[in-house]
Amino acid sequence: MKLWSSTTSPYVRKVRAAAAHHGLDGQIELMKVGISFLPDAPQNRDNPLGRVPALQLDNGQWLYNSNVIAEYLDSIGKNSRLYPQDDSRWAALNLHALAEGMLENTVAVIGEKMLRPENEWWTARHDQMHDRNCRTAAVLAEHLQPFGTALNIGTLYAVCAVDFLLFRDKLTRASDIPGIQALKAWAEEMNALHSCLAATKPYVSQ
Ligand SMILES: N[C@@H](CCC(=O)N[C@@H](CS)C(=O)NCC(=O)O)C(=O)O
Repeated sequence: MKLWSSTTSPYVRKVRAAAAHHGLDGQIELMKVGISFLPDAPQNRDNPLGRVPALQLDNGQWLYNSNVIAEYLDSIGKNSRLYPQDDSRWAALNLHALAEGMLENTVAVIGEKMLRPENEWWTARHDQMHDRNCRTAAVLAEHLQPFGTALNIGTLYAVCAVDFLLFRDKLTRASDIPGIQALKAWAEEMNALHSCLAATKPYVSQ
């Protein structure tokens, strides 16, 4: 399999962590993208949506979205399921939705801040997204409470979201989010307990 990926994307991290959880990472060739937002970014030739991640299966078929890819890898993996098949499924997916929403609120702002001159920034929209993330962080903390440090797709993605917000702190103002220190401590505990998370932390590649 081949994966369009970047070392910073939280969406890619979710997929790579799911692959590592199932010991599938050795079967995936990483094709690294520098800045995925650029108009001529290389993933464009295989993904009409122009985004990472995108996974090519061994039969040539492309899967285009981190949610589809992570669930696909979970379906072929032999380790414990990340997508619960019992009653806890909806709580895990709901936590996943909160983490995803925070990332959606954030990633568009980061793209604009990285690529547009500051005098063209839509700052009122940035403040709106920050306020939403502040509200959501409190709800995320409540929703992850019942799971403790257990690994499922919801807790895995929440770690990706918290770590990414802090990793891009200068662009996200994550350290101004009330309750972020408790979320950071929880994410650190998760990274220490689960090697698939420890192995996929974000970094800027040279
Ligand atoms: N919902 C998509 C989001 C993927 C996404 O937005 N990835 C970012 C990188 S973090 C990207 O490739 N952005 C390129 C762009 O928006 O131009 C998923 O879950 O895969």
